[in-house]
Amino acid sequence: MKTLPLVLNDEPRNMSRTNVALMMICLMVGTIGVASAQDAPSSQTQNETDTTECAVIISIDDSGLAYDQTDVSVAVGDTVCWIWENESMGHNVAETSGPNDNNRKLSGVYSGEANHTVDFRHTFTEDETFYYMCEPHVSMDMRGTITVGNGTPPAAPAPVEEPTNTVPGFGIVAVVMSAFAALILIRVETLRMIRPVASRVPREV
Ligand SMILES: [Cu+2]
Repeated sequence: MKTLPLVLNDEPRNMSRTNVALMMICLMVGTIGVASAQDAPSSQTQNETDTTECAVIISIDDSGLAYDQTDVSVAVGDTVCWIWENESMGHNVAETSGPNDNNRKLSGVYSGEANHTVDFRHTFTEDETFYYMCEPHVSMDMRGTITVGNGTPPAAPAPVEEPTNTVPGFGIVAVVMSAFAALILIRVETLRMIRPVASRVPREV
């Protein structure tokens, strides 16, 4: 009979401990659940190609040797996406200096080595006419042009050289004035040299 109250007293303690433990487990599971729920959508978007930022998607046409759009216009701030998957041949995007240039522009826009699967994106930030080619197939005229905003502004006319002397004859005036100033200086110096001698003469006399 004496042991019963002890057992009864102990039971609630055990219960409360079990409850605390259960609550802890629930919290932990809940946290993991929330974390995995947050992770799930991002991992899905990583697997699927998210093209919401793409103003234009340029791919490879049915011939497999040309871009499916070769002359595209976009606004300043737009992102152009070059996307293709499992193409029979590898292609790339390499900026050139003009519509007939076969050389990749140094430090220009470049998607990297030609590949069968490419997802290359570039955001254009100013008015320009952007020329590009596919390096392995440029000989087959695999090229494209992107006109951004108003395109490349026409080349500014060669700056007209301004004459160094805006006032005609200013040089001559300057020479005359400096010569005149030199003459005055010489005269002043000469007077300084003469005066002490001249002032001494009357004193000595
Ligand atoms: Cu190509």
